[in-house]
Amino acid sequence: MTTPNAQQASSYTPLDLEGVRTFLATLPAIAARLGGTPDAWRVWEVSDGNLNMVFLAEGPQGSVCLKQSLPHVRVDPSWKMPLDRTFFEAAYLRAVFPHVPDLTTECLHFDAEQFILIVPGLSGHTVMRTAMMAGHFYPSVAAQVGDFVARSTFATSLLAEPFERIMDRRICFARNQTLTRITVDLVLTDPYHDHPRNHWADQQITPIVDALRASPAVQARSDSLRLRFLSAPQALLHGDLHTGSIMTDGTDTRIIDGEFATYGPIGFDAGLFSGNLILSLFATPDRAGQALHLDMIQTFWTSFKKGFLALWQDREWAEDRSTLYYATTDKSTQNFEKSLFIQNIFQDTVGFCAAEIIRRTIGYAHVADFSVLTDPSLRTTRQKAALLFAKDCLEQKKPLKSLADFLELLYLHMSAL
Ligand code: SR1
Ligand code: MG
Repeated sequence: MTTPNAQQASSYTPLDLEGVRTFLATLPAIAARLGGTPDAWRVWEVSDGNLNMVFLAEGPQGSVCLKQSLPHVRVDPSWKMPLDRTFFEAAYLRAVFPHVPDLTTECLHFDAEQFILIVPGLSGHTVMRTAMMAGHFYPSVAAQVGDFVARSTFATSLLAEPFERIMDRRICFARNQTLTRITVDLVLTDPYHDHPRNHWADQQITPIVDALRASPAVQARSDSLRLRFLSAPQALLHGDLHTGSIMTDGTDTRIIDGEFATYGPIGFDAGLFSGNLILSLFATPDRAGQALHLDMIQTFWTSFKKGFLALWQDREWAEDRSTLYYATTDKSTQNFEKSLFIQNIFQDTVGFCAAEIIRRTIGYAHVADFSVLTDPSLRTTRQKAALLFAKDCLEQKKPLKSLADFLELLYLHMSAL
C-alpha cells in the first residue's frame, strides 16, 4: 500500500446516513454481503471513539461496519487533523489479519479518496469496557488478547521475517506521525507537566499529581518510556489497545481500531491493555470482581508469554533458518537470551501500564470505568489508589522483576481500599 497524501484528497466528503447507503451500494462485493436492495438496508451511526465517524449497515444477508476519518478530532472539531488514519488502520489489518484471523476483522475495502474503511459487522459483540462496566469479567477474553498480542507482534518482528520485509513495513508505518504524535503527547508527555489538555475530576487528586511531577524517578522513567516508545521498533503495534478497542460476545473476541499502528516496543500493547484492566479493577466496587481482574491480568500475561515463546520455538524448528537472529544451537544460551527478551518486554509492560493509568486519570482522554461508582468520594478514593499504584510502578523503589512482584504491589494497593 502506498501512503496517501491526505491533503490531496479533493473529492473527500464526510458521509451522512444516506451517503453511507449510497456509497455501500457502489461496491458490488459489499452489497452482496449485505444482500437485498439498498433501500432495505438498515444504516445507523455508532461513533463512540474520539476520532472518527463509524456506521453499521445491516441487510438480509449480513452486516458491515464503515469507518470514515474526519478532518478533525470527532469530539473536538477545533483540533484539526489529516485524514490518513483510516489508511493506517487498513494497512494494520492487512499486515496482521493473516496471523490473527480469529481475533480481529478483515479489511474488506479501503477507499483512499474518502478515507473509508469497511470491515465485517460484529453483531452480538459488546465493547469489552462496556461489558466490564456492567459487571461481566472474562478471563477467557484476557487469554485471547494475550494470544493476539503474541501472534500479531511476533509475526511482524525480526524474529519471524527477513529484515527487508520488516524495514519496508516500518517505512510505511513511520508515516503514521499524526497519531504517533498524539501518543507521545497525550500518553507519554502531557500528564507529567502542566498542560491545558490535562484535567482531573476532583481537587483531592491534585496532591498526587504534584507528587508525580515532583518525583525525579517518575520524571526519569517517563522520559525513558517516551524514548523507548520511539526508538525500539520491535514489532508492529496496535498502538491503542485499551478495552474500548476490543469487542467480545464472551466466546468470540475481536481486536478493532488499529489506527494508531506503528513499530514500537511490544510492551506498549501489553502495557496499555494491562493498564486498562487495572483501571477497571480499581473502579470495581466488590472484592469478588476485583479478584477476577487479578485473574485476568495474570491470564493475559501468561497467555502472551506462552504464545510468544511457542511461536519462537516453532520458528527455530522451521526449515528456513536463514533469518534467525538467535540461531545458536546451545539450548541454555538460547533460553537465557529468550528470558532476557521476555524480561525486557515485561519491564516495558509495567512502565507503559503505569503511563496509561496516569494519562487516563489526569490527562486529556479519561476512561468511563469509574462512572459506575456513583459515590463521588469513593470514585476519588479509587482514582487516587490507581494513581499511587502507577506511581510505585514508575518509581520501583522495590524492583518489579516478575509478574508475582507486580501482582504483590497491586494487591498491596488494593488492600488499602
Ligand atoms: C485525541 S485522541 C485521544 C485518545 O483517543 C484515542 O482512542 C487514543 O487513546 C488517544 O490517545
Ligand atoms: Mg480507538
